[in-house]
Parts: sequence; structure tokens; C-alpha cells
Amino acid sequence: MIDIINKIKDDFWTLLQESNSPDKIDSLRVKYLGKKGDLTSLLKQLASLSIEEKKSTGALINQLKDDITLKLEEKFKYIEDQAFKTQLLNEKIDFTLPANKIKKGKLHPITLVNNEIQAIFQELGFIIAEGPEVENDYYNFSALNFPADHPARDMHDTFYLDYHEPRLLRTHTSGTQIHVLEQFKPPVRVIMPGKVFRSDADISHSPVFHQVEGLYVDKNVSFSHLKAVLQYFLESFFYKGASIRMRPSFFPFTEPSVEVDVACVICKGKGCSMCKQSGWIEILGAGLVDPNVLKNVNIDPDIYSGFAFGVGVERLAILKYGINNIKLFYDNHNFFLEQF
Ligand code: 2NL
Repeated sequence: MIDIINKIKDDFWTLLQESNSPDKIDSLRVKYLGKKGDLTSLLKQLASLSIEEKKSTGALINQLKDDITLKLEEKFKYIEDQAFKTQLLNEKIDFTLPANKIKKGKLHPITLVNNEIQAIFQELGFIIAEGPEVENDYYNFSALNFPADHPARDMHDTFYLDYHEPRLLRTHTSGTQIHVLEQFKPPVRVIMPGKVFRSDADISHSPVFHQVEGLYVDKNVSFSHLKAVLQYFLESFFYKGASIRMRPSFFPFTEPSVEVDVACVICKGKGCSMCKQSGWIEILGAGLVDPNVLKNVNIDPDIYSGFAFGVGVERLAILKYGINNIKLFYDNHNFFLEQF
């Protein structure tokens, strides 16, 4: 009997070493301590022994039972502890790893160019005015000397908002200049930045784009003032010493009207693909305010005169930063914006 007990003990010990999962520990428990387990059947065999042997052997068996119970509990706990430690190791966070870079916001190139234009004209004593994006026909066209049914209205690809009372999305910021001239008497030096809208979209046209217009009305304002101011502006914005040239043009609200070119900002006038080998880049439109426009805001054109100009902000940004697709301005992808 003692031999059997020792054998059970040895076997248990070997099996315990090999058992490394909660399931296996549980099968060991069933094998040794269960109702049909090895120790239970040993205890049943005690019946055939003498009283003395029963006592000593029974004590041995009970001792073994307690030992096995304890060992199983210890091993079970050990396995659980190990599993927990492995889990902790797997979940470990390395606080020394560099953090994900936080992407800083940057000003949009349109904003940058707008700020720069405003700063240049503020140096020259111009104030900044903003007007409504929804205008009516009078402010967008009639007051600016566009005759009714004039083809120039069609050329503006106007978005009309309703049919009977003609509200529209402004096609230029010029309407704001009318609002300004209705409120302030000359001398007036003002620039108007803002969104404008035209029903037109391709690689170089967006239905919403940005314009800055400028206006100077006073006594004795002449074409040479216009030329000097635009020369100063374009040199400040592009590069010192930039040549400019003026070509005759037509706008309903100015007379005479000109288009202003700057010596190519890439090749400085030598000729390149940007300026199509001409050496010149068309930048803005300008002219002396048509007397009819002054009359419309009750300013006497015999006493006062003025100049005005309009420039596309996207166009200036494209030339300054070498941007090749106008859509980039409106997609707001970080890879684009973070370059400025
Ligand atoms: C262009 C041309 C221009 C003006 C805008 C203007 C405003 C008033 C009176 C007279 Cl109230 N003129 N604005 C004048 C000439 C040209 O813009 O091609 N812009 C992108």
C-alpha cells in the first residue's frame, strides 16, 4: 500500500510539472481528487486493512490528498500569474517613443496674398472696405455704367438668385466701391478684397474666386497717379525693379482703360514657358473712373476724378508661388497648405 501511495505521489509530481494550463490542472484534480479519482479508490481499499494499518495508511493518504490539493492550487495560481505578466508585457506602452507630430495650421495662400496686398496699400494711405456678396443689378452693373442688355453683362457669367427682383452673386467687388462712394465724399482711397462669383469652371477658372479692387477719387487724380501706384504695388509684391507696361483695353466703368503687364516674374522678361516667350505677364485691369460712374454717386466729374483697378488674388498667388491648378486653393489638402 505504501508503495502504491509513493507511486501515486511520484506520478502526480511528474504530471504536475508537465501541466501548464488551467485545463490541465483541472484534469489532474479530477484524476486524483475526483469521485472516481486515484485517492478516492485508495481510501476505498482501506477497508481491507487492520485497524492499525487503517490509521497510519489513512493518515498518509489524507496527507497526500492535502498536499495534492495545495500543489494544484499553487500551480494554478502560478499559471494565472504568468499569463497576467505576459499580458502586461504585451500591453506595455513605451513612453520614450516620439509622439505623433502635431500638424500646425498655416495661413491659406489666398489669405497670405490678401494680407500682403492690404499691407502695401495701407502704406499708401488706402483703407479697406468689405461689401455684400449678394448684390442687386444696380450695384453690380447699372451704377458701374454697364448699359442695360449690354453684352458685357453676359460676359460676367452671372449667378442670378431670383427672377423678378434681380438679386445676384456679385461678379466683381466693384459694387462695394459704389457703396463706399455713396457714404464717403472724396478724397477716397479704398481697397476692397472679397469673394466674387462667376458661372465658369475649368483648370484656370473657379466659380468662386477672390478679387481685390482699388479706388482713388480726389481732385486732380490723373493717369500718372494710377501708373505710379501700380508700379509701386507690383514692385513691392513681386520684385524690386520690375518693369510694367500698359495696353489699351475696355471696361464699362473706366475710360480710358488699360491692362497692366509685369515683366515675367520667372524669367524677368527674357522669355520662358510661364510668359509664353513674351517676357510679360498680364496681371490686372485698371483705368480712370468713367465720369458716368461718378455722376451715379453724385460726385461732380468736372471737379473730381479717380482711378480704379481690379486684380485676381488667385492669379497673384499662382504667379508668386508657382501653383499650377486653381483647384488646389479650394481642396484644402494639408500637403498643399503646409508649403506656404
Ligand atoms: C479686372 C479689371 C477693374 C475696376 C476694376 C472700378 C470700380 C469703380 C469704378 C471704376 Cl467703382 N472701376 N474697378 C476698374 C478697372 C478694372 O478690374 O480685370 N479685374 C480682375
